[in-house]
Amino acid sequence: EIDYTCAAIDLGASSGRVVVGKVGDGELGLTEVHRFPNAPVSRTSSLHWDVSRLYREILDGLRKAASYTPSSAGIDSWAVDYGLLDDCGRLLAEPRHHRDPRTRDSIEEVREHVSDQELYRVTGLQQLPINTLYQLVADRAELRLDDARKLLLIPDLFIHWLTGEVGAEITNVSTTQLYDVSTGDWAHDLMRTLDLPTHLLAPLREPGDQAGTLRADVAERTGLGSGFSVTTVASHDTASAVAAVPATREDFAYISCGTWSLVGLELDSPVLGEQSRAANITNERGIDGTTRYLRNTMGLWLLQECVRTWHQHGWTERLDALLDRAAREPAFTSVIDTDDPAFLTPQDMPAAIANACAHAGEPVPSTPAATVRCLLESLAMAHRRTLRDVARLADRHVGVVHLVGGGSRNALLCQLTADACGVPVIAGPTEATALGNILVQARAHGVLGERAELRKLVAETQPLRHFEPSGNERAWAAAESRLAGGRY
Ligand code: LFR
Repeated sequence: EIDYTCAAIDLGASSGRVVVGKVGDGELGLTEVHRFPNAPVSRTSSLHWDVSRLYREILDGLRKAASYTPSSAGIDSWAVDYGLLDDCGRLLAEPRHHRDPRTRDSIEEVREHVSDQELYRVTGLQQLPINTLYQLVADRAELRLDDARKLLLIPDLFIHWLTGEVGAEITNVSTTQLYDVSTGDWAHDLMRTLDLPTHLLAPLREPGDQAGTLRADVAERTGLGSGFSVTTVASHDTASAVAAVPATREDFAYISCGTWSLVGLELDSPVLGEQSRAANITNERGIDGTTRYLRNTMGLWLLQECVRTWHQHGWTERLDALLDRAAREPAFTSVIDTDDPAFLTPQDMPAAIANACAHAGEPVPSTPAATVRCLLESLAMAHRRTLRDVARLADRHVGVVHLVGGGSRNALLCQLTADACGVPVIAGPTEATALGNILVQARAHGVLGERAELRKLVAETQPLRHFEPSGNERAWAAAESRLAGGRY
């Protein structure tokens, strides 16, 4: 009889939650005990995370979880962002948000010292201005590294506050572009070439390692007691989500769809060739040394930001009503490249979309429903193109797409994705990330075995929805050709 209870702290770019997970024989349950909003904090000309508030929420959540008598806790969050500590272990400044504009010139600056080819050969990473490497280069230029002694990625920062331990979890480290995919260690040489201080780097930990036990004051404040252990999970939220993809066959692809849409495959080893680099596909680490071969594409951020702007203008319609109307809008009226950097941090997303349509010679949507239709169809198009790229470059056949995360609740996006990709989409679970966090903790404590066993348990216990492709390939191909000449 197996029976394991743990707490999972899962921080997303727009909300965080603490859930209690229960793993038993053929059982995987999740109870949300605490949920709180998260949002970028805007200062005069910079964008930050309010990590002190998030930490208070984590402690509150753990206190609520304590009544379920969990055996351990684990923490995951979005990737690439970090806190810098001084030599007394104090946080030097409020961590920056990856959408902070200071990285504007970083890609060019790095290019002056390291070619794109060399950078990809070492790190295997998609070139995105949000990557830790580019953020650090900007920090150095603004003299923010001078007093820094340690760099801790967001989950590692909270683990440090909870336990006093210092470490760097490897799935998240693999997103920094400071990690050498071939040696499996920090890319020391690359950092030296770029004159970045390697003393900032913390020792690596693997999912499943014990991270430490709670500091006395935390143990008391949360009621979890001294000796309570924090377990290292796949602390990059996408790595946790992929661990919980309910795949029951080998030829699956996944889309982890939330603020971002991460579209890719799980492979045994990285793909580092020139074509892969040119297609801007990333090789991140998954659990068990696997490679998450994927592309970061823009996700529901576009929809979230549209809704935020419309709310500011006094619009009150419920999102599900809007999605229903979008589903009845005519198809393929306007299709845009959602990965255009113009969508990274615009002030007014509907205006940015209108602008992109005008620029591309597509009709400009004149209502919220038409705008939503345009952005969801365009996201599905990005899913299609990315899926084809990763399958081609990894030489793999894809028979099914698992769409997990918040996006799996959006039936219109799921159906459009099935249509665009021409393969069945299995949607769910919505809370894949928290489930992956729980499963890795349970496994670390001897409750579960192989990766396939984790996935089977998710498939057997979580509600999933199936979407069959409608077979309108010609219409998608025609719409795709309108995008030709874009970034793809
Ligand atoms: C998803 C995610 C992506 C990462 C982006 C920024 O939540 O972690 O994988 O590229 O957020 O950290």
